[in-house]
Amino acid sequence: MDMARALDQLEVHDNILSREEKSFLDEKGYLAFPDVLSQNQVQRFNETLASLAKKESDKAFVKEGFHHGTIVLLDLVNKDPIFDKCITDPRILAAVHHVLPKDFRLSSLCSREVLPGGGHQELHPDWHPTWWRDRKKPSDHFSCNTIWLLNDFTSENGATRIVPGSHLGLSFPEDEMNDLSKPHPNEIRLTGSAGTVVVFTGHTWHSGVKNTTKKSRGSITAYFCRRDQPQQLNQREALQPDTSKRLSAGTRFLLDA
Ligand SMILES: O=C(O)CCC(=O)C(=O)O
Repeated sequence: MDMARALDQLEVHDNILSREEKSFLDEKGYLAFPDVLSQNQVQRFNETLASLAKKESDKAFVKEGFHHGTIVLLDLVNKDPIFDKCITDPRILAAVHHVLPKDFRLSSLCSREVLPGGGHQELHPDWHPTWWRDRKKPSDHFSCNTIWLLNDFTSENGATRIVPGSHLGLSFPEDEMNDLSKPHPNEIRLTGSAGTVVVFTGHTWHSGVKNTTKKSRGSITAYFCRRDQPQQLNQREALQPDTSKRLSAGTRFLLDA
């Protein structure tokens, strides 16, 4: 198996995205796909995550640090087949492949439920700063993130903020801002309906924002990286026998497992 065959098996073809979609992604560093999940699927995702959160309640609730005030569930690949959709959807993979045109693999598949009052983060790119030494020009992309909206994202419930075009430079948010938790003058909010997926490059500055409502706000992130870069979770080591049996050869290649 190689990348081209895996993508072919997963029905990811170059012409899936329009020229306009590709240009938007190139210029702004993100692209939204409404209605990737039906409302019925959103509901089933949320029910599955709620039952996993109950099982993992001792370690899933994050009190402090980067993910404070959230419930984070890791390694969803091995938790329920329902989440296969997040790593196999052809349109979303076509967008990831546009950002990472060479070989890429899944870095991690996690959920993040932002509880009332929680979730505010400092503005950041996804790629680890020390690895940026290897990034010589803005068109070098090392990773690509996809966020799956499992509630309507609104300004009130902490819709992700993003700085369009920030991936086109080689600088960091800290080069421009003294306080990374404050708003950036060019940031916009990724508001949208549940079932939308937003793809953004790993170099596009973004962050979670405080949820000021009384209800939690959920999402899943399927994060991909260049195949020569480290994964957040070693998918080969994590792969469970049942998962391996279930997944197609193309999907296993995407996990590098
Ligand atoms: O949940 C969000 O709005 C974004 C989270 C994020 O950027 C992160 O966890 O790195």
